[in-house]
Amino acid sequence: MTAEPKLTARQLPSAVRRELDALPITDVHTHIYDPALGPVLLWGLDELLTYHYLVAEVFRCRPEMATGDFWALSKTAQADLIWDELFVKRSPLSEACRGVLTALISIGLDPHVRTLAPLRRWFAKQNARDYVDLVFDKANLRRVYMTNDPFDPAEAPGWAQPFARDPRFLGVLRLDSALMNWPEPAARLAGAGFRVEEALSGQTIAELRRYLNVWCDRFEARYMAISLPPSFRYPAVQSPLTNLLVKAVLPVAEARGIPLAMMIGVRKLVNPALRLAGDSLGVSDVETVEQLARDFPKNRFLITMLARENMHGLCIAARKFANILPFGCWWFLNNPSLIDEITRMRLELLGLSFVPQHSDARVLDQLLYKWSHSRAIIAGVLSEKYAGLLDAGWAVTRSEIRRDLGLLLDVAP
Ligand code: HDL
Ligand code: ZN
Repeated sequence: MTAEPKLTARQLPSAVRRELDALPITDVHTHIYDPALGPVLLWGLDELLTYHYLVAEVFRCRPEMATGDFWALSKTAQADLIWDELFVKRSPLSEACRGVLTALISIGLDPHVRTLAPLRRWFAKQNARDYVDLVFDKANLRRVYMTNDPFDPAEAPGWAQPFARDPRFLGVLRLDSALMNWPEPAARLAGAGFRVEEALSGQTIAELRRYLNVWCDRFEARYMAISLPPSFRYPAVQSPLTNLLVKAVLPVAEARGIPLAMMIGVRKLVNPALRLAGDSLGVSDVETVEQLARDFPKNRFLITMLARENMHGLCIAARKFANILPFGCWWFLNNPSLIDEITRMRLELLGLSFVPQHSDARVLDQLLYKWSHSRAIIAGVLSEKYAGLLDAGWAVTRSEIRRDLGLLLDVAP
């Protein structure tokens, strides 16, 4: 035990919050991009306000509005409409709305405006690279993991020429465009020079493995990731997706010593008219995750699931298999009430062996609110858990709390 003073129960809440605020965070899943990749990095007021979470919410205020009429508006006009409906005509009580306020206020802007012109004037003076520095500093981030897809038309041009990587942006090979809805990707892969066939032949598997290695090398990928429907199962001999994961992805991930992130539970485009805002969720099969972890003990699995109902089972699966690492309160779970519930459950069942949060930010500015909101909740839950240790007669020091927080939120999985 160290000679460092022990914290009292009264000191705990402020000590935990101060240590968490001071911790430079590793954000293990985002849609934020190295500024060298160009306009695929979204930032600024109109991107912040037209985030698909807010698009879904503005349609609830204007059920009579034809979706096509909204999409026909310019992004500026969409942002004006969202601001008027969600921030002027109503109090911005939803988490996505509150986030916009936190982001604007954290960079010194006053959101008490009826029109966006004054705010737009400030953003017009910014540039992407300096704004990245400002946001990373304010949000106190060490590094973020990107979501890199060679077939994303918005991102691909940025990789055409070599560029000096910003060490704060780590590569991730996203697999959806190469694996989902097989054989639909076969033509796309063939067009990119990978001699795959529609049949999952030996050649197809070999060429898909080559695709994975070529792009993991190019992205310097720290893991590979895929989002999966609630219906995803393993074993599933008849499923092309399961076969491609098992025969191509997992062997390459193991050989490269990198994890596979499976983000399970998305039901794509249940309302196609909402576009990115049109996805929903479903309850997924935790046994599938357990069976993959059991059958592939040399692979590491980063797992996040979209249904609240799956959170407890995922904790138990992680207790059974050390190669499962639960991460984040993803998407529809990224709300204060659920972050509190899930983080409490995970601490009680997994101790410090999980990653409490990722931002999933799509717009650079969102890092400002997604992390400040989550730090507050995670600090509150942790303070209670440390208080429980004091009640049990254990002593806690500030440096032990700092160590624990680093294990939770500053690790490269
Ligand atoms: O598949 C994913 O990575 C999801 O996070 C989707 O991008 C989703 O649209 C999203 O932005 N969730 O927050
Ligand atoms: Zn995401």
